[in-house]
Amino acid sequence: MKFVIATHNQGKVVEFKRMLEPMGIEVVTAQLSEPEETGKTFMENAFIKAEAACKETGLPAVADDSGLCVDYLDGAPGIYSARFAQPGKRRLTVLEKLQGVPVEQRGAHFVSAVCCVFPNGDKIEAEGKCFGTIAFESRGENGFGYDSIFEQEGRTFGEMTDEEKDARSHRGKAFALFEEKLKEYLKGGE
Ligand code: ITT
Repeated sequence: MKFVIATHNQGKVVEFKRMLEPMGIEVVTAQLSEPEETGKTFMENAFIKAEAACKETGLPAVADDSGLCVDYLDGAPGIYSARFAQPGKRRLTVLEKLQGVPVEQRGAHFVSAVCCVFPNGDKIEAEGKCFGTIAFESRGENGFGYDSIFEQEGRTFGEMTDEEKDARSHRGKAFALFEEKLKEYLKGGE
């Protein structure tokens, strides 16, 4: 089974491969256009990206739309996580907006909405969330995006190994559910 991964984010490419290859899926990348993410939800945007990639390549396509929702910021940046501030300034912007905010009010969660679109129009959707807090400063070099400011039990995702992050992350949970749904889907087609 060959799937194209519909993302332009290198951090996601690494994680998609880590999660899809053990399912026996051959993962390919392609030069894809970047459709406008006009959806109002994570899943709508994941579908837009997966559908566009499936049409462009003729292969089943998997996309994820994800983001960080900060309680103190009423759920922002949420679906706007990639467009929330200038590249390179996003983590700092979150930290600045939470300056002086005590730990009890620093709750946050990540969401990952995974959508796979098949050439016949079928789709599989799976969503995962993980809860934690926004750290007081950026810590750790692993991962990407907001990993170094998202903390669980005293450590940021940036300070965790790949295995530790995947075991608890929004994307790890979404892909675990995706795997179950894919197995069901493939059984149905036998
Ligand atoms: P694609 O749409 O091409 O996949 P993108 O980076 O634009 O890439 P999104 O629109 O889904 O992806 O934006 C999600 C943003 O949320 C992403 O840029 C990261 O900054 C952040 N994010 C998502 N998952 C994350 C994770 O596991 N760790 C840290 N930050 C994450």
